[in-house]
Amino acid sequence: AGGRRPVRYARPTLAARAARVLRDNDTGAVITAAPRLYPHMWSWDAAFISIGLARLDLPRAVAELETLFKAQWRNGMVPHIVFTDDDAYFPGPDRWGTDTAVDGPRNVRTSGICQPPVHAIAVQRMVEIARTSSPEERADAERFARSIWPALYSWHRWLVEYRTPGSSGLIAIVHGWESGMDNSPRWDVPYAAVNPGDELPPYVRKDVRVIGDPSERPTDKEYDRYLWLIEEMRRAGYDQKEIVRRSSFLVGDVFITALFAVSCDVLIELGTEFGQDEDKLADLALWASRARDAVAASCHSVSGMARDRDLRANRWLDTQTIAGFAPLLCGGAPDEVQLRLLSLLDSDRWCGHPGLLAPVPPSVSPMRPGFNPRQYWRGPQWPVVNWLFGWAFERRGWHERARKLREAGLRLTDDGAFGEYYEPFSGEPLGSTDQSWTAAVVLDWLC
Ligand code: 2M8
Repeated sequence: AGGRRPVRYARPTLAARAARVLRDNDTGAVITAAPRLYPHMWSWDAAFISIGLARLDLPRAVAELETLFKAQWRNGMVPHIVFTDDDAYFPGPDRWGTDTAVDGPRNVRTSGICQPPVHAIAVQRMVEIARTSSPEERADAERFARSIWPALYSWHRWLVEYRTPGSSGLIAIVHGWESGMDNSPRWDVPYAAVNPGDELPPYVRKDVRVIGDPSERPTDKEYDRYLWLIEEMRRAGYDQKEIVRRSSFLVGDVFITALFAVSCDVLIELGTEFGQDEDKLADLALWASRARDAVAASCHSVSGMARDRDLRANRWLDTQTIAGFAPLLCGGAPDEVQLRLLSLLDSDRWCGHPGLLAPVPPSVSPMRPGFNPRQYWRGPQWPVVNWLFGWAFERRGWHERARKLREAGLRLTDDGAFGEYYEPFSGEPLGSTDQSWTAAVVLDWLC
């Protein structure tokens, strides 16, 4: 399949280019998620960025996560955006209006929702990387892991306390942006019930001005819903209990729940090593096992795929996307379900599709109706999602599978553009280029 893209960088050059992207996106205060499209710090981006940075400059990687956690809300929530002064992104801090939120942070402006809990994973990875470096770096990384641990614990506790409503055991999101997979078809059904009122204050999108082809981004109709949910939260003063009780969108997110389970495991490992409180370790073990059970219980009896749950309409969401493979991240599903998922992942519906430039799982199967190879979370491949599966497979002892995903990820990204996402057949980089988290995961694969 080679030759469809003009440039393929050799690995040392690719690594140098990735390092340059992270350097260039550094404002001095934060490393922005992308140079023009995303001029702020995003929560889960910052976690991946720190992993890449750990190879280049450990103190800078530490500073990045410290900046994010300085913006942690007093109730424990880690906000999805920490704003810089740049006003090129919409919705910015004024639109969010979190300044008066009771639980909000002081001295820093943030959005009022969260993103997937991958931060413990990043901290552990940083420690692993630092251990292959000098004794000083090792000591610094361990000191950092010890000092950030309580904040990670309270972030996880927040997810349990405020975001595990009802009996499904799934962690709930109140906005598609919290999933990180903004316009994934996973959310089409619950979003159909979100009706932006006449009272939606007017707004002008900025993302579509930056991205040359607006069809690579969510639609205006989708944006109205995104903004309406913010309006609801703002009116509720960002009172989480109130939002979970009333907002027009409440969905148990199976992918977040799986990441939460495995992040709790990681936090237990770190906490055991660095002498944290036994009671807290026991909490984490309980949360991990409940989350794992919830993921397993969501699996469809025929396909085996894990499902989100619409908690407003009380029904499973059967749309099949990459998130359906969530049990492979955290384990806990019966062996027979796991085997079914692995063979599905290898099949021509997913990584084995003969048309793919690289066998990286697309966000939606190319065989599903509604698959769109160019639109954001509706079909393109996301290097960062590939990294998560590779990381999880390595951890689960599936070294050959992990190696294959790493190679596939490098094949996808060897054009050196560090696309936000990729057209799966041509390998064209889409969305932003020089996207920080893409550069970061490439660096991690290369080292
Ligand atoms: C995308 O989301 C933001 C909103 O949070 C956007 O479209 O404006 C998503 O891909 C999200 O997962 C990611 O963290 C963010 C920054 O890279 O961009």
